[in-house]
Amino acid sequence: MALERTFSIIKPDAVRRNLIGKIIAKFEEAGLRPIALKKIHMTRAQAEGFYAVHKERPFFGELVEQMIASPVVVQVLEGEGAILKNREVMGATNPENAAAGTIRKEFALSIGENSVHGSDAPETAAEEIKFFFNEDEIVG
Ligand code: DAT
Ligand code: MG
Repeated sequence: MALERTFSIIKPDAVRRNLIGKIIAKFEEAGLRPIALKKIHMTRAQAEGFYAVHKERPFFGELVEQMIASPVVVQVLEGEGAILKNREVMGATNPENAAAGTIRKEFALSIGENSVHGSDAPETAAEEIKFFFNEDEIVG
């Protein structure tokens, strides 16, 4: 397996409930090291641009409102097979379908307020990292 980088967001619902530390602990326990990390309050333009792939979906408006409601933590995670590993640690999009021990099973409130975002493929990981981080903010 190759050393990879992936992009992660700890979403507003989780930050509001003081779950930053517990969620990062799950990543670190799985061998995913935060190599860049910052707390931001996303603008509407950022949220719409970041989730542009979903703009025709019926939940797009609600998704954007949730993402800009309060601050988030954006991270670059590095590790062996990090992209797939992160998706495993996150669990299924709908927390009702998420496996025991996953972040979404333990912390998500609903399919929309599901506590974390994670890149789904190498191409999206590279794009999403660039969307939020400059190269000099990433400390491997
Ligand atoms: P994931 O975040 O697991 O990659 P996705 O890319 O399909 O899931 O969707 C992005 C986000 O949009 C998801 O985390 C929460 C929201 N979402 C997806 N499907 C939804 C639905 N049916 N109703 C409400 N929100 C939804
Ligand atoms: Mg997705």
